[in-house]
Amino acid sequence: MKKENLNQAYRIATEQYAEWGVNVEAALKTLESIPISLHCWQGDDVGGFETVGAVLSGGGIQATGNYPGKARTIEELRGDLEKAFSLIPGRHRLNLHASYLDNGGKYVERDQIEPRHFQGWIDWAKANHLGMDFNPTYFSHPKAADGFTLAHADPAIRQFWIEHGIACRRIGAEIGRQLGTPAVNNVWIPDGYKDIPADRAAPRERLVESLDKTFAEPIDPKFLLDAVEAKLFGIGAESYTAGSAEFYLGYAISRQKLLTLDAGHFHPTEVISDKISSVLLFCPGLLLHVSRPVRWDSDHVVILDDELQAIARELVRSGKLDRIHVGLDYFDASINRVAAWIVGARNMLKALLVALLEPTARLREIELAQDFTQRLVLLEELKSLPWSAVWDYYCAQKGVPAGFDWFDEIRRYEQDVLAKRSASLATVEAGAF
Ligand code: RNT
Ligand code: ZN
Repeated sequence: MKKENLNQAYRIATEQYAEWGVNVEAALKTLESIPISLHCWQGDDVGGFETVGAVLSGGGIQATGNYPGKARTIEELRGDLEKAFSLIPGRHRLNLHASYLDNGGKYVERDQIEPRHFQGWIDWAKANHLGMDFNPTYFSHPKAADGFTLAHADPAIRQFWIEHGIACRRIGAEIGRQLGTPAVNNVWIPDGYKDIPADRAAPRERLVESLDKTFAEPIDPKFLLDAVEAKLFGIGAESYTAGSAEFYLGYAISRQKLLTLDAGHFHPTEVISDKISSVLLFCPGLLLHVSRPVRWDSDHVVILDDELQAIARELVRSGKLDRIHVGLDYFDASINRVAAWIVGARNMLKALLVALLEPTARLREIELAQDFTQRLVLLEELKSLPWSAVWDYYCAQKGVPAGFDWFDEIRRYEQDVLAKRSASLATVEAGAF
């Protein structure tokens, strides 16, 4: 679009929103202040860099698809991330898993990892003006192969994973210290049973104990924030998951940890948008894993659908954005992985923008007056206000292509960079773990 048209469309949109009492400039200021934590694992199908040429077996998580061009090295992943960040307006964050360490080509066991294995990432994040978040990796490892980690019946295996968790908190704190913004360290474990258990209580009792040991060392929240993520089921853990929703809600409230809500971790018709306002009443903070479940926890790329908009509205309406951390969590290996990052992140931002442009106070008044007809009509009317003109303007202001234009850059990147990556160096066969 021509610059003058873009500016004119923005001016008209601003006037239209003003009629509803909405200040567009203020909305853009807030949008600018909300970082999206981009998940490293979309770039290489959750492979990581612990070993060259193979991923440790041991299950827990799985990407499907075999689109060419997957990042095979830390350098390639960083290049892909730089491309993605350059096409997402605003300043954001990188969400890194412990398995993406730089071990210099020599395997380092997970209970032995140290901040120095992540110094390269910290330096890179600093150079790219990114904050960082972190995750212990409790999957794709022989000691996770039984389907249990922190809740394992064997104390030695539990201890191994507790030490991994402790190491990760120290790494997260060092990341937060160096970058000047706390790293959210998110604990998710795959622990569960494929079939009906005889004892549902014992693994949960063990899990509480393991988590308490993991979190025993006090760490300044200026550097690190602990989060725990529940799940309904997983591949191979269809009947029972130790870290269920009730388990972690109770844990997070009683220990004052952040609760992670992953959009794909509940019953298929259950939505996380309705949970946000409750969780914020009782937990010190909230981490979102914005994802798109299709019939199950399929981790499809986030699209601008009703639930994404409902999530964004709840975040904005809460007035507690300072306690909310927005991360993405999906991994589609069947399409261009860099495009997958960009489209999901841009959709998240678009949803937030639409929410920020809502005349919330007016809607609340109407609701309190019990004028439910007007509430419905107005909510529908708002859907066709010209938020896209505001979005285009915001992108231009941030030096990022507005509409479909970013896709040309992706095509070029695919030809110049991704297509030249041979499959032979791939770290993992998609779907093999
Ligand atoms: C798995 C959880 C978890 C992972 C990442 C890779 O079901 O959603 O957040 O996706 O840790
Ligand atoms: Zn998740």
